[in-house]
Amino acid sequence: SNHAFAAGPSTKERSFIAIKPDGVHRGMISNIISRFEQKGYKLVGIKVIVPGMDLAKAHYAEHEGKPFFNKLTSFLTSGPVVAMVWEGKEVIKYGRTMIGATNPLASAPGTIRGDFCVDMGRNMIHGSDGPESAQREIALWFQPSEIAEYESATQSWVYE
Ligand code: IDP
Repeated sequence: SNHAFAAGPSTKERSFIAIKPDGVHRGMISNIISRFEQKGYKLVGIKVIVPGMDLAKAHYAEHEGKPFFNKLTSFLTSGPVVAMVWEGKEVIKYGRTMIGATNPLASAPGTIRGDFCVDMGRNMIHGSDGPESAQREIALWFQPSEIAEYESATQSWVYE
């Protein structure tokens, strides 16, 4: 478990995961949370928020100037969004695997987008695409005091 020699992926890795307004309106909050929880990941931050335009634009800053940018940011600000921070081994990369491809029609069945979504602009969920964006997005959406630091009682049953 926490031996100095057992270097490798950190069980403390964090990803920013957000259920977008379509997911909230379609009643998918519990389904999506269940998937991450059942995998063995740990929820350390969660809130329901209707983001303002500044937050939406900052969140999707990498897409500024693209043809879908205005639609995308307007949709996000229509809210509500369930903003979350999930923690666990390779949660960034595996979270993306659970979410599926950006285009839901290219997402495998079994993924969130593959199971529930059709259109790209209604793909229900966001997940950080790398360590830098995870760090940036968590800082953008959460105060440090809104993140809970705790050891899960199931830690040793999820990790060897
Ligand atoms: P991701 O959410 O899978 O990481 P990104 O490329 O970061 O995908 O795009 C952010 C969001 O913008 C997507 O989830 C999708 O809702 C929307 N989007 C991306 N590309 C297009 C497009 O070509 N047309 C319409 N919407 C798009």
